Amino acid sequence: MRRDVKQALSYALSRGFQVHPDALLTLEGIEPGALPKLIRDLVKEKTRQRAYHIGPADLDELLGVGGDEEVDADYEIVSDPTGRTASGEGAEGYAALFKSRFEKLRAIVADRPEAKRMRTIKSLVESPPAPPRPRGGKGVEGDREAGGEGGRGRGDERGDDPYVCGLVTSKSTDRAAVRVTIDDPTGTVELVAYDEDVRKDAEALFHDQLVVARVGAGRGSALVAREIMSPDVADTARRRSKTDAYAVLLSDLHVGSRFFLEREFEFFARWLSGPDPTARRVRFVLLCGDVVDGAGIYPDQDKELVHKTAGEQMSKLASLLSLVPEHIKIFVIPGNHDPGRRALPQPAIPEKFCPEMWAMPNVEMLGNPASISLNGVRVTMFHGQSADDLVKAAPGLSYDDPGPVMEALLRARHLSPIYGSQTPIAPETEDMLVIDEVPDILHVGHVHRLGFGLHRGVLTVNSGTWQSQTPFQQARGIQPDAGQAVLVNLKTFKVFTKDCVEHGDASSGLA
Ligand code: D5M
Ligand code: FE
Ligand code: ZN
Repeated sequence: MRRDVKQALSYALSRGFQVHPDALLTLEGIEPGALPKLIRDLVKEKTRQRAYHIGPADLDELLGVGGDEEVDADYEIVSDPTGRTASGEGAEGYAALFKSRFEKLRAIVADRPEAKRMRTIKSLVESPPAPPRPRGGKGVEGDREAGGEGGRGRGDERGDDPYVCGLVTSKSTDRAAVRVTIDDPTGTVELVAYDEDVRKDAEALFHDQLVVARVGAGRGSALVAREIMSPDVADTARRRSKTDAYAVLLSDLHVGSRFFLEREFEFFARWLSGPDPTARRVRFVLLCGDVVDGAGIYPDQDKELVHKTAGEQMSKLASLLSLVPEHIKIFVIPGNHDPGRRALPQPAIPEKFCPEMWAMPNVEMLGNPASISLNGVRVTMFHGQSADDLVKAAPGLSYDDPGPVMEALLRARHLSPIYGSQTPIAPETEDMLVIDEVPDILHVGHVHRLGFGLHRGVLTVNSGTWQSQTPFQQARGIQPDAGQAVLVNLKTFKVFTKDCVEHGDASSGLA
């Protein structure tokens, strides 16, 4: 307990008062400097009333808590898979999913300058670009020969090479080259990258992502990749809230787990209704999946649960969230531990598992992924299951550092590009995991590590966890960032963390 809180408590006790434990938590949320006067005034007033008991309501009244009226709280659900899932069957279903993926991503790159010279794979294979005229009898292969004509300067090296786009179906690397096979609805083609920079870009591609390539003629029938591009996001100005509203970004609570940091979470929920100036400007709380630990998710999970069923866990979550003041809107999406469908996209956690949550007036139950607009700021929430596949596929990515993983998703313009690895993906007729609309904030969880980034103006946040290290994580060397709330100012996009471990200090991490 904070020293000044302890002193305030002894002051009240020494004057014959009883202090409710919930009131103590509120006291811990108060600015240290304000506490002595507050407790003296309260003791004086209640002594006058001859009511020798201090409960949370007394403090609320005294602190005049509630939202700061000047802060907007407008929101809109922009996209949500709930009620929109329509899975196909077997091979046909997947063909439809990939067709949708290709069409959506091609539409994204269609307004780029390269699109004017975009060819289908079929047309490229049937009439490949002419090989450059050899100079001085030398070979014609590779990027160094790009252009071929002596008169073409460096600044003009793109010449009139055609472009092609397709989904990556395979990739192989040898000493001389990286070979990437792509397909579109018209056919399949192998592109060979020799140039060092192009090879690097080719190596960074994920299976099943869309790639745009500038191609040239190679030896024989091979086509050389002269440039390899991911769809990526355009670097444009992002939307901002007009008023200083805050969104709280949380993930991976794992309520029901023995390792759930209940005290810390409760402290934070109460802090939200306290007098802290930042707390009073919070309008939104976002829970990015794995809100409960679930049951039967991994072998012998039972031994690590304090609440044994998903239903009990959800009830516990509802009671904790009821501590959050009602003027704060709470958005909840599922993760891989939550009840409901496991395959992406996941509809909202079904009402039958959590009638209390669905009944709360300030809670919106959404699917995974979901996009919302908060005072005009677009936020895409995604639990982040695909991190498991990405860290395996790319040597440069790791569980420890979620920033680059989120950046890779934005570059691919897809939340779960790799198909058939660890992340289950349903054969939807529409690929709802394509990032069609670029968000202002991408909020992800799952890896239980805090991570922040800014990629072409998009703020990326992995909001960590509220579960301390589990035996599984210990065995894998995963050191979680637990009990730290992420707060984003939606006007300035400044990010703060509020460390709630050991109930923290009310001002820690907050400017
Ligand atoms: O994931 C908790 C953490 O454990 C997160 O860092 C991902 C990691 N994780 C989850 N499943 C696996 C498997 N199968 N292999 C390796 N690492 C894994 P959570 O979703 O909360 O269980
Ligand atoms: Fe988790
Ligand atoms: Zn998870």
